[in-house]
Amino acid sequence: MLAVNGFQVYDLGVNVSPEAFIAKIRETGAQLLGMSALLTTTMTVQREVIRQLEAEGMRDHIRVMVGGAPVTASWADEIGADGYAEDAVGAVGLAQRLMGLGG
Ligand code: B12
Repeated sequence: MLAVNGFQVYDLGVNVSPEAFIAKIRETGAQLLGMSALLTTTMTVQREVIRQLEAEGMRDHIRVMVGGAPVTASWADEIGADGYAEDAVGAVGLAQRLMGLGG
């Protein structure tokens, strides 16, 4: 959905470590990070990735959006993400807003 709406998407697959997210952002210069979690036990890693972005001094240069079955808008707020959407259509609108593209 993001790709057909003009975003260049790098899909890192599943079981992605915080270090792998950081390395890919450095490699590509990505402006937007999307993280999905299927389980409450893995959604905590979203918080850890945001912490590591802060520790690396990268947080001001990238917008972060989160989603997935157990993820909520309040979780996104709690961990300091920039946004949450509940489905793929919402994710595109959110991505456009975060990038200042309207939509
Ligand atoms: C299919 C499924 C499985 C399959 C997964 C197959 C696979 N290879 O992917 C199998 C059978 C393997 C499985 C196993 C398990 N599952 Co399961 N599973 C599901 C189920 C029915 C559907 C998940 C799915 O793929 N949905 C379709 C996708 C497209 O939806 P989605 O991920 O939610 O994504 C949408 C939105 O969330 C959003 N979105 C997603 N990511 C992002 C990211 C961003 C940035 C944004 C903006 C939006 C966004 O957009 C998407 C499109 O609308 C859900 C229940 C449900 N209805 O969600 C349970 C569910 C996720 N499973 C659950 C559980 C507990 C398990 C197991 C732990 C069970 C067990 N005891 O073994 C294991 C864990 C396996 C593992 N290691 O991950 C629980 C999780 C509960 C929790 N709070 O953590 C759920 C919610 C079921 C339940 N109600 O209990 N599962």
